Amino acid sequence: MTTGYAYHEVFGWHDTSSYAGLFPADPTRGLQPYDHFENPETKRRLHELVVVSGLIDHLRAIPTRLATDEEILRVHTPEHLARIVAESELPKGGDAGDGISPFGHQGIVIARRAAGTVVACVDAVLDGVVHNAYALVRPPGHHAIAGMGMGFCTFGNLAIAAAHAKDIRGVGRIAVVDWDVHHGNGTQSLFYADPDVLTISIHQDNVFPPASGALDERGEGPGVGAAINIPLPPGTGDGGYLHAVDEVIVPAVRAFRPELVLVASGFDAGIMDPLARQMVTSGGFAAIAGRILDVAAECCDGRVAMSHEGGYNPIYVPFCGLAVLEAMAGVKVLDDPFLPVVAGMTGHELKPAEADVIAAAARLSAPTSA
Ligand code: 3YP
Ligand code: ZN
Repeated sequence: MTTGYAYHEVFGWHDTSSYAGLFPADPTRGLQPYDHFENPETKRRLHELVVVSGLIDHLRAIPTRLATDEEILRVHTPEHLARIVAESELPKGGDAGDGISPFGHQGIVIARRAAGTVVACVDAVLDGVVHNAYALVRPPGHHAIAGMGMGFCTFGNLAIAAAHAKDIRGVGRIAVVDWDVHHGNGTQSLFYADPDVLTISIHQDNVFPPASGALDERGEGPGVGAAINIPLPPGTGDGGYLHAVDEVIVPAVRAFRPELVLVASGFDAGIMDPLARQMVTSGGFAAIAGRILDVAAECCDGRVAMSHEGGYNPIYVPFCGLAVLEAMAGVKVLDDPFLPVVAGMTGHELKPAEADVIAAAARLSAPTSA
């Protein structure tokens, strides 16, 4: 098994500036300057763990690259791209759209590299250079919609790669699995009417965006049934997540018979994450990834490309990311020192409220017998 891995130091230079987490610092509101939640630490430390653990020796480096205007415009409006270009010229940069998604001066070259790197990973998988690939990029992408960025995202990195796979590489059916704890609203919206791109988002119910990602969001027009949402209650752990993967995600992917599987890989469903209230461990993430790699092996020779999204605990995200990369590469290089502490906690068992949502999602997404 050859696993591709793409990282570039400039991803650590994506500058979300001095912030009080979600807001510009503001002494009149009691907001002391600190970091933006989406700062370089989690991703840079994941990369450093990949190197220090020795896992890097089992991975094949995929060169990063910039996305072209043409690639970005497959999913975004010319107005959105023009605004990112224009605000990149400002001495302090700008914001991708919603006021919580800042970028620095000339930040567009980093956002272009994030999107282009996911495209490069998809190409490497489709060309058979690697079996599967992981793009460790910033800024993230799964919230960005056609006309604006939002939720820390500038461009829809994975959506751009999916559009490339369809339009340039002639891939017929693509399944996108989004395990970031927030709803993958951007990717979903960009393919909402497309029956050939199945988007599945498993997330904590009603966290971000507000009122987005309910069970009844199932696609529109010819795309009805090609969007699946699994909005889990807060407090869901490894057991609930794996039940959802086994009862909803794997059967839906299997029935769809994708030629390529893409994953929006956030680690903010992690048990120590500050922005959500789920309790997935590194072992849980490895098991989820393993199930998805297995169904991709059944459907499409294991062709999987993953793009990094959220995850905000700088100490724990690296162990979750490493566990997923180990699952992809089929090697084990390091034990998560935290796993014995967090895996034994109450809450990993499947709870009734979780089972109810999962049963409803399974019912709504069940392949018709036609
Ligand atoms: C955006 C504002 C509050 C939560 C935040 C979510 C960003 C993220 O990790 N999306 O996947
Ligand atoms: Zn997230």
